[in-house]
Amino acid sequence: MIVDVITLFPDMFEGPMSTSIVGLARERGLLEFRAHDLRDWTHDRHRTTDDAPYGGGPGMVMKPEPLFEAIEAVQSLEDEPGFVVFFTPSGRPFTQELAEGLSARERLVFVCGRYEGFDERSLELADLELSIGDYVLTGGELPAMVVTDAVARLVPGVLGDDESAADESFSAGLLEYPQYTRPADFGGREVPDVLRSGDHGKIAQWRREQSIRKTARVRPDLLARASLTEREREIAADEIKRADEPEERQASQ
Ligand code: JB8
Repeated sequence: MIVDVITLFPDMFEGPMSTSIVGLARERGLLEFRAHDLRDWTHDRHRTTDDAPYGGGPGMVMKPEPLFEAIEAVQSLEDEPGFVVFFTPSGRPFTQELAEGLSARERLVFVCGRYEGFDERSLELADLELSIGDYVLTGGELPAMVVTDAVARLVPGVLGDDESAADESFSAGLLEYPQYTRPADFGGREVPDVLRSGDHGKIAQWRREQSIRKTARVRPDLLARASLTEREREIAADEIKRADEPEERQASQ
């Protein structure tokens, strides 16, 4: 996979895109990642990329001309056209499902804004507008790195067998169960007995129940789309009921 990023701050990408799994994917030739400086496609003395908004109001807007030129130039670097993603707080919410879709593409072109955002006419060039969450950042660079990270790990061969993304779909729609490693007793905080029992059926059942309870507590919105048995629905309902009970009753149970 090839990822090209267009940004005013190409240096921001150096550490994160050269470290750990993403860095290794690049070294192995599974991921080609290039950051391009948008100012390379300005033509005035001050290399201007922003201007005041028509209609007035605070802040500045990304000028369209450098973006149009940059996207055309970056697209021309390969025969394969890149799927163009703009990062903006008003984009579609990024999900694991979108990460899977993007990971199936040969080539992505990410466009990062700064200031108050893009001139609406630049968005014509977008195949997709993405947001990584309901908060406002100072620019699209961190979102572009988040999405590159999420997509790169889904590219075949990037993760080792141990880290494999393959079994993530099994528990899809639920939060992870709690994990433990040695020591078995950490200053009196003990690993649950079931995990040391060697009974793999019991362990799988315990983990599944823990996942359901955790999801019911912190992300009850996810339960609507999770595939649960009738018994598992009762476990989720029990956990939601517990959260509504007074503290003293929870502590005594
Ligand atoms: C200017 O919060 B964000 C985000 C914020 C931005 C730009 C892009 C993305 C551009 N501010 O997702």
